[in-house]
Amino acid sequence: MSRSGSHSHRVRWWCLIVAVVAVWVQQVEGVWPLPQQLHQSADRDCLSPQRFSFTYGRDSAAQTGCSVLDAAFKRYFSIIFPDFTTLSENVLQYMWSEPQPFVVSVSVKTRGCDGYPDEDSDESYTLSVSEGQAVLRSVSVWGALRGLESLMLVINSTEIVDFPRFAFRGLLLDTSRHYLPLYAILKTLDAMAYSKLNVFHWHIVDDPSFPYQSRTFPDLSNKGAFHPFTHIYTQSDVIRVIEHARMRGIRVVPEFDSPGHTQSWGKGQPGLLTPCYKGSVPSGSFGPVDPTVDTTYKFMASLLKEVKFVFPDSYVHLGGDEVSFACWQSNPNVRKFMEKMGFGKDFTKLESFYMESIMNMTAALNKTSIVWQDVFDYHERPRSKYVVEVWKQGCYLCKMRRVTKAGLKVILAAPFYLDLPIPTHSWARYYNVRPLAFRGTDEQKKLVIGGEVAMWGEYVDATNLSPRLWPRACAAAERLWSNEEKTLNADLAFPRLKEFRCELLRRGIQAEPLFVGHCRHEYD
Ligand code: CP6
Repeated sequence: MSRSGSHSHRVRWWCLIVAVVAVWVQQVEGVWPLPQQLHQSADRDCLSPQRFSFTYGRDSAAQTGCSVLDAAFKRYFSIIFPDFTTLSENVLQYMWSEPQPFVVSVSVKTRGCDGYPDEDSDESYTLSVSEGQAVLRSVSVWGALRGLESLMLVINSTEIVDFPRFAFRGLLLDTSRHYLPLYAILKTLDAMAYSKLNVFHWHIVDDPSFPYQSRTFPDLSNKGAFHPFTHIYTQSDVIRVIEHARMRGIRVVPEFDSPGHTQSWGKGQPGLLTPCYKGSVPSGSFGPVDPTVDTTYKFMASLLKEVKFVFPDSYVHLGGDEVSFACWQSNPNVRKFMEKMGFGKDFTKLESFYMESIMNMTAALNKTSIVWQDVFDYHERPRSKYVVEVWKQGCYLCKMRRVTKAGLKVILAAPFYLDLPIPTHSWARYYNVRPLAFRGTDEQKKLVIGGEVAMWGEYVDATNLSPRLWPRACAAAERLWSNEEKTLNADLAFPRLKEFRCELLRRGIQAEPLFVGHCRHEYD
């Protein structure tokens, strides 16, 4: 695939046999996600690697030495010219054509090449492509990355003014149900950047395994990972993921889900989980984290302190979903604690008590907590600010309305479960989601910070991850980036998405077919 893939670029970008190509290529421009404003003319430029260059504009705050953009120029050069290695290799081809120079000038208003993207990052850009040149302007380096991405997809003369509809455009990977090797995560980050998704939500641990190698508590992965050496993420693995993401303008938000979904934690941290009882004796099995003992809170404080140190993003996901109360209920100490606290028989109060404590710890570390909607459901009058992630099926828009009414920020995941396959969950199902289609004030709508596609890992590992993600995640990516009014019709989007899926294949992303058909590059 990679041979034919790279060959196609030669045809597409170089002017070797342009006359022949022009006859049969009725190019459907695969600009995906659709920019806010896009004007194209039929003029088409021909690019040659010898005469193609990226430069920093004279007025640009970022100049050579800007880590993010220097690296991006290299990456995108090899996307345009995938098989260009040495000058001499291609000399023969240039006897056929007289390549004109093509200069991409990039100007960034503010410096900040060494920082991390965050919730306030400005990702807007303008792009003007005409004969012999492209001018890309942005406020931040993150906007420049988005603009370079769009540049890859246009060959005609083009004017683009672009910015994201939502600031939070996430993708969840679950590395607990199945371990995902590092390369699978890095490749996913590449494809996220191609689709302008900008938050990697790393559901790194859960019941089945604890692959995160903690510095403070090494036994968590020693005893809780599927394998203590091979199926773990070391500190240097995590650093690589964060840096790979940073280079692409992607945030990494880790999730340490508790008090439920923590079976694997118990193996390396005795005393953390609640012992379940059968009658008046412990049954030998364990339930959620034990919220009644001080040691739990000391442990969580140390773990969160480490998380703050390791993950630079200002958000941390604390989970809080699907807590089963049966084990808590069976345990006499928990029942005594409930009585002492005046919670009666309402275990949602106990969960709220636990979640509030760890959210306070997180706030004290200067981080924003994200939690699954359960935490809000149990306590609709929140005592502190946190971000709610809506995941339950049913009337998710009703929930968005209630969360925003309570003044909390919200992320929509419920309609974006990608672990469910075609035919029921085809791309159009994700495309047709309307995140703001609930009754509410403008203030409420502003609290919808974005959405997230979720790839839960029960039936997904490195063998099927990529085709299950792509190109369906692109449908959500466009919904979260583009103007909804201009992208209401899935039938109109279909040819563009088909083309973009072919582009993903050319770039080495295993993306499944949307329907009967072929990619042009297969012929080349
Ligand atoms: N794992 C965790 C899961 C799910 C959740 N949390 C989940 C449950 C039901 C569906 C999809 C995902 N697998 N930790 C809920 C947020 Cl349909």
